[in-house]
Amino acid sequence: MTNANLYFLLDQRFAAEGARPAIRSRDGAAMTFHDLRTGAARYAHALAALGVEPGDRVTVQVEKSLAAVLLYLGCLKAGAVFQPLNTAYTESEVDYFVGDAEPKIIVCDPARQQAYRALGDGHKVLAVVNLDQHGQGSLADLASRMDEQGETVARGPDDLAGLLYTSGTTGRSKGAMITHRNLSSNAESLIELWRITEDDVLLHALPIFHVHGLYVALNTAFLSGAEIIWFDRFDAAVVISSLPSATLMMGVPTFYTRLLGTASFTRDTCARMRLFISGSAPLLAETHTEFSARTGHAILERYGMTETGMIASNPYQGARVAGTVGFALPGVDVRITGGQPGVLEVKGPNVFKGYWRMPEKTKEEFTADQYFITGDVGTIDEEGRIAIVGRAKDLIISGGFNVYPKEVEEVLDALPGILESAVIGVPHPDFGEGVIAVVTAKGPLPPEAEMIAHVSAKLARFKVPKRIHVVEELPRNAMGKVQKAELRKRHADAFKAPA
Ligand code: MCA
Ligand code: AMP
Repeated sequence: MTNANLYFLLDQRFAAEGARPAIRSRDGAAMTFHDLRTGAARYAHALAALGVEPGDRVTVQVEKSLAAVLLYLGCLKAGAVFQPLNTAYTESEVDYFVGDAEPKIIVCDPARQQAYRALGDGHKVLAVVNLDQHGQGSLADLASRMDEQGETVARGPDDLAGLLYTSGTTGRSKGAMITHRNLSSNAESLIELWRITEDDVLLHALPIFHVHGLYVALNTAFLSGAEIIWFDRFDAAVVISSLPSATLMMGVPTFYTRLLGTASFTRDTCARMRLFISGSAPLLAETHTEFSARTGHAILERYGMTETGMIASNPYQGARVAGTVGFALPGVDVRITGGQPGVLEVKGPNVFKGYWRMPEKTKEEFTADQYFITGDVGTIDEEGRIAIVGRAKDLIISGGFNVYPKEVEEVLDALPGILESAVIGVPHPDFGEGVIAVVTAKGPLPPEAEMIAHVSAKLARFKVPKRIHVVEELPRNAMGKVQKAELRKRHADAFKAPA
């Protein structure tokens, strides 16, 4: 039986590419494909030395660094389950993830080590080790003392490679169990669809704690032998200065609106570029149009989810239609039952194995014939072209990060003085949707800044309402349910600049 471990595939590519450059970072750090191989082996050995066994979870909340990439690869190679966390998550958010995932070790920033050690003790974590934003730290030290060769742990196609948390509309976050087959099938499809080859140079400015920057970008580049230009975060001016040497870029819509908002972004800077890809949130048709007028490039929009990886993509050749996400990926089946527009359902080798230790929740999110219910509302035309027109789930996507209103409302409702809150997303010029709260009072309310500070202490900054409006009453339907659509209409101009 062949080894279905995704790393087994990657390793063959790394061996074939050898001394070619694999990643170069803006600060001058660089790694060849050979370095990726030896680094992955060192990190895999380091994990084993810390007591991590195949199937064990490894919780990782670190800044973007080349060492963090080696840790990801080392986890795969060791057969462990990589559980990346947004660096914006607060200690109380992380406490929940660690309690739920029960990892053997936590890798965090040195600044958080002490707090997480206490947190880890409460959840029987064996060790808390660290990596800083430069890739230095106790884990890097340990890895540097390890052997640079080693076997890749054998994994079956349905064994877990990752555990990625996504919040639900009700209750706490759920861990999506991502398998080796999910990752390899998706990467192989995307490489073919987007024609990624070893001649490509991928501009990588996304975070690597979510599917987009981690799996879509890294796995396709690694598996095709493309080179990566590495940015620790997205800064439009910095990205533009490297654009002339890149051929390929993946980003959330905010990346593209920020590029368009920068005067030095011109057709000339894109002279070598082959393909711009957008996803994670809807790309406005006007952004698509303005981008092609400025650069001559039609952004290729695609659609995916943490639970499913990539589902659909506009074609490489043929019309990339603004406002649509193109066609289902080969081998992936997308359907709508019960009339258009309707909720999209998806089945294929990309679809996750279920929610971690939540068999009931998992069952609820699948149809009887095993299609995953996305919660996205769309249309599919006769040719199979898909357009997302809305969401059946109460979800806000701000700058590509998901915010579940319920979670924020619970924190606001705990404030003395607040009777009830409704958290909504309204058009935001930079983030696509911006989070605001509309609240009613039952007593004297603290000033807006204090209420915002209260939420910031509990939740990641991107979830925090940027404005809190106090109203007499929330609009309700006949059933007494708060009408969020009506609220979104009323507050649609919250982020509009005054004329
Ligand atoms: C930062 N802030 C935000 C966001 N990002 N607020 C709302 N939404 C955001 N996305 C806040 C900060 O806390 C700060 O607030 C202020 O905005 C400015 O922060 P700054 O650090 O300057 O922002 P930035 O570093 O420029 O970040 C913006 C960003 C970033 C580059 C757009 O959010 C980003 O990298 N987004 C990518 C998300 C992503 O990778 N999504 C993929 C999910 P304060 O001053 O109050 O502290 S995967 C997925 O969805 C599926 C699978 C798919 O299809 O891909
Ligand atoms: P996540 O839970 O972070 O994986 O976010 C997945 C969600 O992002 C999907 O269910 C969609 O609502 C949204 N999404 C991703 N790509 C697109 C896109 N191209 N257009 C509209 N929504 C998208």
